[in-house]
Amino acid sequence: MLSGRTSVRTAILLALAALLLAVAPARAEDGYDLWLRYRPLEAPAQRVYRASAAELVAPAQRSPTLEAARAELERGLSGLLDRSVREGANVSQGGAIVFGTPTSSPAIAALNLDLSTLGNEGYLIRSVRIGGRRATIIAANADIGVLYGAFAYLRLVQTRASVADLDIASTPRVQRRILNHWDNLDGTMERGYSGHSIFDWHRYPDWVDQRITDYARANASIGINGAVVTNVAASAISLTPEFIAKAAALADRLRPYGIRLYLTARFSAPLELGAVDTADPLDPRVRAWWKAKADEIYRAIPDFGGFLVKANSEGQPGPQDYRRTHADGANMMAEALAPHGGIVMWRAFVYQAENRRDRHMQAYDEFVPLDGRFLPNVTVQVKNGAIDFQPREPFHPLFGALPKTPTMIEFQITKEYLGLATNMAFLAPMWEEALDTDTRVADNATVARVVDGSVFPYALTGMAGVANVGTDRNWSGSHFDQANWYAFGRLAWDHDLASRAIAEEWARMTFTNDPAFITPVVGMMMGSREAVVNYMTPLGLGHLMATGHHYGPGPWVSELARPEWNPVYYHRADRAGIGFDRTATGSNAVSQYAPPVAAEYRDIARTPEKVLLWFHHVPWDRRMASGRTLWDELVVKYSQGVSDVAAMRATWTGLRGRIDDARYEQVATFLAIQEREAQWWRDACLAYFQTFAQRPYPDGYAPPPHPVEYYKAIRSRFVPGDPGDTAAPFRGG
Ligand code: BDP
Repeated sequence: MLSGRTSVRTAILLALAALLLAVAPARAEDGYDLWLRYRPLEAPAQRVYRASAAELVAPAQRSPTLEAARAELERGLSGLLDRSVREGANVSQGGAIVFGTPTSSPAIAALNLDLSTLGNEGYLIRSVRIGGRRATIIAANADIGVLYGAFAYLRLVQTRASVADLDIASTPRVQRRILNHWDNLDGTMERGYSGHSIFDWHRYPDWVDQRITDYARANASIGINGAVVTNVAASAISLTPEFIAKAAALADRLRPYGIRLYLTARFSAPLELGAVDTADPLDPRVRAWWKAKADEIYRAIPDFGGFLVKANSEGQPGPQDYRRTHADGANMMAEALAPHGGIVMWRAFVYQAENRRDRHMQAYDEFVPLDGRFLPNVTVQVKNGAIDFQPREPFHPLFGALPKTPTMIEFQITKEYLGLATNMAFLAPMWEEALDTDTRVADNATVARVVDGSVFPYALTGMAGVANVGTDRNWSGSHFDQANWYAFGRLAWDHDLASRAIAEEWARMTFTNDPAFITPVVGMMMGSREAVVNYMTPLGLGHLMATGHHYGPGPWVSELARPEWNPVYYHRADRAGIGFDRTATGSNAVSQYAPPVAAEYRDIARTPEKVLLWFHHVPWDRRMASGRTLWDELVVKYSQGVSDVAAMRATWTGLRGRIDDARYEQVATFLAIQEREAQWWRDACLAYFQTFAQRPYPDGYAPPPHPVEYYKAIRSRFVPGDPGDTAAPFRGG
């Protein structure tokens, strides 16, 4: 028994300890660690995972990439297992993680593994026995595969998957998995909603921030292997010796993580930098300039990836300024890069004001005649839809139409048209929808299989995502927008992954493995993009956003200089109905699709309702599948979008206390913003469309509280990512 005094002292100490525990904040969760948080596993799981990862057996030979793998495994396992992990040269006792390539690790070499199907980037994770002891091997042909395998192993632990009997072989489905940063050299971002650019050109090459290493780790963890670090609306300055030296310092930092640096190339650079009096791609002096420039870049960055080019699009210079074709322009650069192994990603995002053809058709018009005319190290980079990253678009008709030209797909991770960072929209279902669509140009010719080279034998394959990464502490402007960065990488690695599985993986790593949290949150994420479609652009509407910044509704906008910058160009609402007739009685854009697809989109009865108004001008009273008229259906859809967000909010409110307060609170606040904005979208669009439809609201659906003039008068200023607020040249619709 304790003496009276001792027990008092003990009681005081215990009380103090309890107090300390109560006030000691849980480790701050500000989102910086992304999905690589490595917080300790719950006690029962500790035992299981500790037993299989007691020791790390590192390769005998070291390299920066293997060192990154070792450091990540150590960081991850010691965090998750809540203790330091022994490092040894041999498998001694307990379970060991043995990682490396046959060349770098004698232990891996001794196993005589068949790694022949893994290529340069794939990995193998397998449970084995070495000298009678349990071990898990992470093996690959090249160091980068080992790093990818290390992240994959950590993901298993982070998501509490079994690590008992592993046999996983994984290789990426496309070669180039690239983030496109629309970042300007002055630190601003075109369409960025997460602060400023993470690339700090002013301090390069001398100082490269730790954030760049963490950025590289995050990318490597999802298999991204390239970054275009400058805006597609390019500045020639990035090609000056001064900036090449800066880019080289950045490339050095990315290299251990398998990330190649790419730059955007301004077509008029030779002219602007004062070297030649033209940028004509067929002029020998211009060609010599690009060759010398490529040589100069490769002297500084030996693994430089190549150029991404936006030419003759939205005011950017290009070969057509000299009456040359996109192929002439792309090939000139490709020729300069080819000796060094570099590539050109030539964007197909082209449309012209002078061209009266439906904007939907212009890229196809330009590029199909050039098929077969590009050099082998050129790929044409095509947005998922034919217009511009709308909440829902049918797939771009160029997919499947370029049998001889490698065709990359470009997605937009940053949410320019989906409510910026304060609206929740998990985009993987949208990308999956595009990737899984059958182009019908051959058997089983989904967009994904076109892109990965299964339909036509493309020697060059890739996926690009317009990044949503910035200097915000949480990187992406909101906690849930991190999921879009994550999902892009995972889908680029394997387009067969289901978006629901990706959501679940991400949520487990980012928040908690608590099923009472995961199930509702994954449900919420999976429905979130459809909610945005409903409150912004239901039934195949598109491009109704306000001018310039694209924040909030602007369906009435009609006065911009170029017709196709105006929302009225897209919805074409009038007294008779609404929608863009892209059949033979209209622009006939449907004819650009393969015959079976064209037949479906041409026929109003066969066109899926979710893209109905994209292809047809539909009378207000037409009966929809629900039995309602089109007008009533429109009201119902817009209202549905608002109630979907209300339901998301309610779900989230029910999760209070299941995760840290800081992240909980921000998400709760953003959902409140989203609900308000959803209501704004619904009311503004319906008030406006009602001026044409002139029909009553269906029973139970309230009319907007204000007349359309009220919504038209709303001006949103200094919205982030508005090129109109910066020096960037594009000031269009
Ligand atoms: C549009 C953006 C514009 C981009 C353009 C592009 O509004 O800022 O420069 O895409 O992809 O959606 O080039």
